[in-house]
Amino acid sequence: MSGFIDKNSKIYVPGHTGLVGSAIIRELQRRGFDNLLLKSIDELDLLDSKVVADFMQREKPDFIIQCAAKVGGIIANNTYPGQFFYENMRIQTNIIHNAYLAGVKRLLFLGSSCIYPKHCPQPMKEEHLLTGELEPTNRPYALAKIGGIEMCWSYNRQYGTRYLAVMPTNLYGPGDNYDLQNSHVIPGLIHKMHLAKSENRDSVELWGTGSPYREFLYSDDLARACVHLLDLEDDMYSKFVGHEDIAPLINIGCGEDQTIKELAEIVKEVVGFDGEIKWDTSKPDGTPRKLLDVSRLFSLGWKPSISLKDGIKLAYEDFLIAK
Ligand code: GFB
Repeated sequence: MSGFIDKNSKIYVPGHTGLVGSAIIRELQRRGFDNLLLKSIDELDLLDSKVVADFMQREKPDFIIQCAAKVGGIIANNTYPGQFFYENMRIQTNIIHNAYLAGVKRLLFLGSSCIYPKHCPQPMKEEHLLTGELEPTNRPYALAKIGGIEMCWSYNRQYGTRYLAVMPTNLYGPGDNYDLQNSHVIPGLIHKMHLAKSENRDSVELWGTGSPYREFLYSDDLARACVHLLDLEDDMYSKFVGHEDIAPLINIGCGEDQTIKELAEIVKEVVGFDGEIKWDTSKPDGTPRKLLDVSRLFSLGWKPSISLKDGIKLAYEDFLIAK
């Protein structure tokens, strides 16, 4: 399939070792983009503006998919708010500003569905940005990501750059963080249920009430969506980039959600744990629902391909190898 990006273009993927970045690398390679610029944190400290500036001037990438971020689940966000704000603001500012100075043709900035208000109408449309109060458990992270969107938009307006911010729903997949405290809900539940099964326990304790709704996307599906968007022909890409009055923003999700209780039943079945699920209501629920409106994305010819149950089976296989 031919698109906008030349096969020899140099594509830089900050954060290429993480859940999202590694999936994006797999997808780029699958589509024949082999001129990839990859630097580990030891080789390139993205918090250091001078290091990033020198690197970008030396390498002059054609395209960037910005995946580097400090991320974590509800408790991690709540426990390290300063780090979540500082590291995300700093990394994205260094990358977006130096991409502009280096003349990068297109940049995708990855955010998160938590940028939308806590009590946003459902499903949440791109136009709902900045229309209400944020969920307190992840406000620092959300505000940093909103800063990134505003930066892309402002640079497009002032300097004529072509940066697009994409907002994925909750993600999971190979290479996830399975830490019991700091992970997101799917890797956390896989780990907890696996331990409970291995230790022949008759119950497992999960957080909150189980009543919030969440939408999930497998990381390989997200990666396909990102490369699809970056590679759009100019007339399509311009529909979302280059407007004074419309933020360059596209939601990425599957368009369906379920309660955390329903999710827990799926994980329980996949892992093969047959005990009871108990709910620790002293732990936060977070936002009650955050289902993305994905009509913009779907109008561009993209659809997810991995069901939640199949994705969780793949994630459990990954956990068993990684543990
Ligand atoms: O994935 P999660 O940590 O983050 O939690 P958010 C989702 C829901 O699962 C919450 C419940 O209602 C949790 O209370 N939950 C139940 C658990 N058991 C567990 C468990 O063992 N581990 C975890 N982690 N949750 C994050 C934001 O919000 O979503 C980030 O904090 C980011 O900023 C990310 O936006 C996508 O969906 O609530």
